[in-house]
Amino acid sequence: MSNRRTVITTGAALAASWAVAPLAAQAQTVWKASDVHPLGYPTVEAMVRMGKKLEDATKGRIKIQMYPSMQLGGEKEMIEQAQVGALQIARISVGAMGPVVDDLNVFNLPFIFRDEAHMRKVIDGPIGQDLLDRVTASAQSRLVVLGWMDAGTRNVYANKPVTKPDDLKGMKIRMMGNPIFVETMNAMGGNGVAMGFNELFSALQTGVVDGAENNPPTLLAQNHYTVSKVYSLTGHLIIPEIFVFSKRTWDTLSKEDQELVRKFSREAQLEQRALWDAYVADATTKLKAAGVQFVEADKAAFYAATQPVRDKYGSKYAGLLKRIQDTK
Ligand code: GTR
Repeated sequence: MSNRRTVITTGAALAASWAVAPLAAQAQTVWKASDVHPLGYPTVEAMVRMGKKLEDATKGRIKIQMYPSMQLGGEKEMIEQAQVGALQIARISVGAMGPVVDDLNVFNLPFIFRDEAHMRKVIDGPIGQDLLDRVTASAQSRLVVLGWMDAGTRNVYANKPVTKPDDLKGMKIRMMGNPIFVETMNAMGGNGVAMGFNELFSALQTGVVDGAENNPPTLLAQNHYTVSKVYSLTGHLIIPEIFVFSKRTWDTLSKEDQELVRKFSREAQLEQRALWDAYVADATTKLKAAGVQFVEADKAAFYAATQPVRDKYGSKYAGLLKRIQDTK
């Protein structure tokens, strides 16, 4: 490794390296980035690529160190660490961000998007920009949002088909820690259990829960398919994700560096989408090859069953909901 890539950790090392190289060559900033998914997963890959671009553009002055696979904890922990500046970049589901910035909960309602294309139109347009600005402006978030990422459609998985609300009777289904999701699963006919993502694999394995719900890439990448063999296409949630920067660190950056991060973030958002589409196709093939059964479900029945959740939580976002529905 060359000098400019050396991360200086101790005073002694600092003094020693100053003696052999000019000061400007020494100052390297390493930003910590975190994701619950493993290396190679579309969200992680997009951030790794962004890190390479930043390193090149700043001639090694700024580097991103990726901590994948929940190495820094679940999403709740990642948000807290980003807020205090203990990590700089976090990729988080809007599901986990809803409790932090309530406006985002509009995307956490069941069947709020007609399909994934509709969701993309919304996040790519003025509503998406509006929501990102609101999160950044919120004093409570202490985060600067860099962009959106795709996370497809969530479907129920368990060891038996779930084609209609009745099939979920008596089943404990893990949901993300947000009351909207627990109520959604209860309305769908099951028993929603709020649980951190980091506890889910063993909960599935030991039967603490009977199933969960997520997109095909997660079912594959988190190895849940080794335990849950039937994937029922309930399509109840389409939840986008965001990647954020610690406001605490952001405020210490030069305008030029902020601009650079913004520019590469826009590119990362586009790259992630292409990576996502390819990974969904690949994950679907691999899951089927591994014996996972894909089952069509009665979406209309689940839509009707979840109407009380949209009624209860949707009224305060009435204006926003209308704009979402009007997005064609
Ligand atoms: C995944 C998402 C993760 C996490 C997870 C969960 O789809 O990419 O960020 O939110 O779902 O269910 O907790």
